[in-house]
Amino acid sequence: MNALQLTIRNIRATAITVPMTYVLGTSAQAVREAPLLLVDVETEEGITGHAYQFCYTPKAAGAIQIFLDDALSAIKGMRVDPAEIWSTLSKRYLLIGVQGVVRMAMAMIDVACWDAAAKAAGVPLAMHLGALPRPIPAYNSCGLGLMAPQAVADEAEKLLAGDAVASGFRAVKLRLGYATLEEDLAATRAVRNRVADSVMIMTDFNQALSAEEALRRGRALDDEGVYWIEEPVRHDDYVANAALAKEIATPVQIGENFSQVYDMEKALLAGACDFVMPDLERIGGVTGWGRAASLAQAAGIEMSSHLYPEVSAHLLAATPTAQWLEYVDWANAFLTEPLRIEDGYAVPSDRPGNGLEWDAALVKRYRV
Ligand code: SMN
Ligand code: MG
Repeated sequence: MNALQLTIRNIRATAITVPMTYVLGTSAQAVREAPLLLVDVETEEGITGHAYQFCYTPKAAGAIQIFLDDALSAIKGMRVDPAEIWSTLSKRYLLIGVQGVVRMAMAMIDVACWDAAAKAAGVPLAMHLGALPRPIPAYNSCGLGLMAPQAVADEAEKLLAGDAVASGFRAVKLRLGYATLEEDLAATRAVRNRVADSVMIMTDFNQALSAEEALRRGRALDDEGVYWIEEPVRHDDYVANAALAKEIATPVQIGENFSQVYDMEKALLAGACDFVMPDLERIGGVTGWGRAASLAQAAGIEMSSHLYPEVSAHLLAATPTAQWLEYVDWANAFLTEPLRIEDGYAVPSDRPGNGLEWDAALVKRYRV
């Protein structure tokens, strides 16, 4: 197969809703099932690229599908050239804006195109990006939502142990942003006292706090041995984030809401964070991730992933300042080969492409 010959033929999308093993109880909302959209980009040459998108809300799947169809009308017959396709679609959607469901559709096409290209080249995605697939340290980001302290500690123990495909974790992420600082501290201490001292505890406020309250809670958390404080305030308030990053000893982590590399550049220029964790979709697919990884390298800032652990494992292998992979198990419900976490490290698939293959029977079961 000549990877230079691949031509876009069709895009197929399938909406599914899968049950979540652990409730994702953020300060904003409790999520109990994951609405997902599976995308197949078919080529004239018979190679199909895959991507999936977490839709946040079930209705988004239909809206994304509309833009996948619209995008297809613009790129059908084009060569599988992800950067060129991104720029073609960026122009097409300049007026509506490369945001929300438009960007979701574009990112899925990009991820699937990179998958097809790596398959055509006969190498794993990481290798196609210039790096050998290698184990990436992973934290278990399932569960640990807002609950009673003892329940949080019980769940942390279970998450560290893991399951048949993902085990040996040495780090977990605790959702914070309870009504009071005292409750945040109670949850944090319950976990800290229950798990080994060497276990890293990431914390995530999901933008719950005002600047003032974030400073108060951040200073209090400085004494609790947590690894990072994520999205304490509104994600795009870089002034407030910068003030916190300066005042709080614990590293401030943001990035899941960076829309393309441009937001990340603004955040870094503002000194808004100590670490970054772009999201595969919001940063602009594999193409956008590569641009962000270069920016992080030049700025000397460590970069972790947000969701999509299967593809992110490949991307982090090729990221100069790679830090942590965020592990969630949602895709295990429909993949033929779920991502393996061995001894706390994500093992990128060594098959050609990004490693995503749908299990047809499971997709049928969860189809919307
Ligand atoms: C998160 C937010 C929304 C969906 C999933 C996960 C969370 C995280 O902020 O960082 O894991
Ligand atoms: Mg987060």
